[in-house]
Amino acid sequence: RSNKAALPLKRVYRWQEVENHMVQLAQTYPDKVTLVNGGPTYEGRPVNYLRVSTTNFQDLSKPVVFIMSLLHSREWITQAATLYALDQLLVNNTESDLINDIDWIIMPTANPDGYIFSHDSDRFWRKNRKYGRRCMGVDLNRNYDINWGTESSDSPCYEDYHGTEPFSEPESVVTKKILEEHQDRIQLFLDIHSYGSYVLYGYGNGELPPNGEALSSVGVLIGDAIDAAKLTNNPNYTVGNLAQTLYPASGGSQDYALSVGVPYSYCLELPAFRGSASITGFLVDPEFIEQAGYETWEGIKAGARYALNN
Ligand code: ING
Ligand code: ZN
Repeated sequence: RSNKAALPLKRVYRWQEVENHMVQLAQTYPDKVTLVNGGPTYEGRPVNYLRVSTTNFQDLSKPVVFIMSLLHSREWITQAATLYALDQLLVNNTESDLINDIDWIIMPTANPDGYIFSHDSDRFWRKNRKYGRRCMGVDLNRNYDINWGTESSDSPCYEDYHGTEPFSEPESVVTKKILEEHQDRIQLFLDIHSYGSYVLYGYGNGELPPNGEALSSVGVLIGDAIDAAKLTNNPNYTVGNLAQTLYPASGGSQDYALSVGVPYSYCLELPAFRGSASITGFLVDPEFIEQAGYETWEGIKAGARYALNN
């Protein structure tokens, strides 16, 4: 097998390019990869993801690791993490325990409408593209049915607008369905955002779940593994409860995953690779894309191995 299936992380890829890449991976590794259409977005595009498994998702004794990126469309660097993970699992295949003993769900573009809009019209677009008379878009990471509406905005004009009701948005429903379909098997859930260098866990209102201490220690494991691989100039990761560490927020994917029984559920905030104290932290320096993928993969591996052995 050649390395042709790899996507060099020299730039950010457009939605259609990532879709084509996923199709190619499914064709190149038919015994390991299934392309799944999780459902249509508000504007009608498919939210596609890959199932990676050496046993076609049939061995129910294996743990599942679910990784997603670009739920917030402007957080372009997060694409590097999911594409790099696919590359390592399939093309380079260096970690045989991780591909043989774990089933993976990898969703590179969780918010396709927003992502395309962030390329074509507004680089700093965060929400989906739900129509509103005055203002467009729902913050998908406030739309999950967990403490919905308690720490988020009622106004469609705000960046953290939670929508008209829990799961009003098709894009958040796509991940809800995946979390519920595999809730007994998903050991590790990572929703990758940027920026700030954080490993965050629930609940977003500051309340700790019963396994709070384990969540913290596995979070530290993930953060330490990234720190050991990170660029020296970038800050260390901070690990903690979302509300206690960053700000209170309700209706997030990571809290929803916890609530359906996923033990290790995190929001990873990748570093700002350029600038840091302003919106420009979302801009991507092409030189750092591969590094972002590489160092985040170290964290993913640490978390996945923990999930496998515990
Ligand atoms: N940060 C997250 C946000 O949605 C977060 C923080 C994580 C909120 C988990 C709620 C749940 O605001 C970014 N950068 O989007
Ligand atoms: Zn985000």
